[in-house]
Amino acid sequence: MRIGITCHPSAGGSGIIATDLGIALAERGHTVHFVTSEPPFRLTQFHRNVHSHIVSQISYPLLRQSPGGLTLAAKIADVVDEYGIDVWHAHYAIPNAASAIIARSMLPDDKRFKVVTTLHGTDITLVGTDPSFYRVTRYAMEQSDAVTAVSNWLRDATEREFNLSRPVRTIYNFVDLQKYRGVPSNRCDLATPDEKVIMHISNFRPVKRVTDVVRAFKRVLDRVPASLVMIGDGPEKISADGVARQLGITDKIKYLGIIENIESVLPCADLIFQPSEHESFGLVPLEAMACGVPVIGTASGGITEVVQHGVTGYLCEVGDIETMAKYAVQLLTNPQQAHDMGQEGRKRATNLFSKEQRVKEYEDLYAELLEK
Ligand code: GMT
Repeated sequence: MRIGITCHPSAGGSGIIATDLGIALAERGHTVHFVTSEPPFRLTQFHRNVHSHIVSQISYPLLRQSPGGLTLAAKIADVVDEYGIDVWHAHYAIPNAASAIIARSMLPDDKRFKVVTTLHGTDITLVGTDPSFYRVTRYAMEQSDAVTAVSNWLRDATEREFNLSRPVRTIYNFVDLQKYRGVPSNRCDLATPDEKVIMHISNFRPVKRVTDVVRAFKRVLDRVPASLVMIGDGPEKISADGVARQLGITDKIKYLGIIENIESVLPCADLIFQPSEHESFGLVPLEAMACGVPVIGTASGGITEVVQHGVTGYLCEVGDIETMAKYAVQLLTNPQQAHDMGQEGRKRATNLFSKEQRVKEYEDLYAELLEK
C-alpha cells in the first residue's frame, strides 16, 4: 500500500507512535510518506521505502500567524498528486485530519484516498472539546473513513463528547520489545552505588504534575538514599526547580533534557513516577514496563489499561503524593518485589502491546477500508 502519515514532529508519544508505525510499515514493504512541519523526532536515519516531506511555512506581514493547517493540506495534496496515496493516516484530529480531508476534497476523484484518524488524547480532552474547535474536530472525525483511539478510555470519552455516527475503534499503542528491554545496568552514572534511581520522563506540561514528582521524591528521600532523574523539558520545569529549591533537594535531582534514545537510560531506573492528571494511554509507563521497570502512576484515564495495579506497579489517586511515596519506599527497600513487578510489566507489554501486533492491526484496517 501507499500510505501517507501526518503527525506532530516533537518528542511526544503521538509522534513517536506515528513514526515507529511508518517505519514498521515500510519494513513490511509498504511505501510511506511523512508530511510534517519539521522532520519527525524519531526519523533520524535513512529507511528504505520511507519519504519525508516538510511543509513550508509562510511568513507575510499581513498574516499574524502562519496558516499551518492550510499549508499542510496543500502539501498533502501535492504529495498525493505526485506519488499517489491509498490511505492517509492522520495522528490527531486537529489540524492533521482536517488538513487531510481538505486535501482530499481538492483532488480529482481518481486521486482520492481513504483517511484514518488516530486520536491520542489531548486533541479530544483539551483541544477538541473547546467550543472554538468542537465543530471542526467533530467534522474531521465524521469525514474520516475510520477513527481509532489509543485506549478504551479515550474511545469512550470521544463517543460520549462527540456523539459520532460511527463507532471509534481502539488500537492500543505499542512498544518495540527488541529495543526496550532491561539490560544489566551500570546505573548509567546517574547515582552513587548506595542510591536508588527514580525517573520521570515527560514534556513537563501542567497535566504531567511534575511538582508532585519532586514532592513525592522528597518523602522517599527522607527514608531511602535516592537520586531523581528528570528527562524531557517544558513549561513546568521552572516550577519543579522552585519546589526542589524550597525543599532543599536540588543536589539530588538531575535534569537530562530531551533524549532521543530513551531506551538507553530507562533500564537504569529502579522505578518510574508518572503522576499525571490524566493520560489517554501513557507511553512512558509502557516503555518502562518493557524494560522491566515498575511504574508508580495515577489511576486516571487510559493508564489504567496499561499499568496493572499491584502487578506491574501501583496506581494512586491524582495528587496523593503520600501514597506514591509509600509505594516507592516499599519497592525500593524490597528489590525482589520490584524485580518481580518489573518482570510482570515486561510480560504484560509482550502479551498486549507488542509492535508486531499493533502494526498488523493498522495494516488490516487500511486493507479493510480499501476493499470497501
Ligand atoms: O502527553 C503529552 O503531552 C503528549 C501527547 C502527544 O501528543 O504525544 O501524548 C498523548 O499521546 C500519547 C501517545 O498516544 C499518549 O501516550 C499520552 O497519554 C497522551 N497524553 C495525554 O493524554 C495527556
